[in-house]
Amino acid sequence: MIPWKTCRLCIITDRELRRGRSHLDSAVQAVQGGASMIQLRDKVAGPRQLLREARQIAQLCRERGVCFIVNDRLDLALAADADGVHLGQDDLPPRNARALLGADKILGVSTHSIEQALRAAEQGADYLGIGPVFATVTKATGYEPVGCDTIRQLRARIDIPIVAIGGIRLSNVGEVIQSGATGVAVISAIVGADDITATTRAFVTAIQQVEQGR
Ligand code: TZP
Ligand code: MG
Repeated sequence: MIPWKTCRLCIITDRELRRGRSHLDSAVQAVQGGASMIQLRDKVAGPRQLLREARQIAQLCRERGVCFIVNDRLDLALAADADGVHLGQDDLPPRNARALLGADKILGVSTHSIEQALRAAEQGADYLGIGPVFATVTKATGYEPVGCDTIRQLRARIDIPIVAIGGIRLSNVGEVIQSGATGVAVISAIVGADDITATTRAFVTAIQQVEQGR
């Protein structure tokens, strides 16, 4: 079983930022650098194209003991036999998703406040995305940055893994983990980097340094 409950670093693939690299290329390089979770996120590609890519990334992750999650598309997560799916506030509600996924697949839910997070947990989320923690230009979330204090408050109220997202960079990842996040999900700072592997490694090291200091 992939140790997703201690997921420290999730890399989310991105169409616009990938600079000529395929989703699989980004995933290979991130896994090489020590990512513990890969999430395939593409709002443009058609389902057949995405399924092909999802199957390739699923195989890579299986071989390397890394957790693989598909964003938005529960159907593709199941068809590619991914480890789970990640849904937002406008996607299928967690209860319905859980009924389709079964008990063994992982259900992640994006939340933007303590209230949303508690509701998602109640409705069957296995882990919570919380954010944007800081300002981000990668996604127009429609939400103000929640800051590290929200992570701290949520950690005090809930036991399941918390994955912080939004504007997370090498310069602030330590503070985010220190606030009680189980891990972080990163797009631009890693997928948009010249060297995805080296940048992923640098994040892993920064996170380990905080853990060792705990
Ligand atoms: N959900 C909340 S913020 C965000 C998503 C998908 C974008 C995060 O991207 P980045 O580039 O790591 O700020
Ligand atoms: Mg979504």
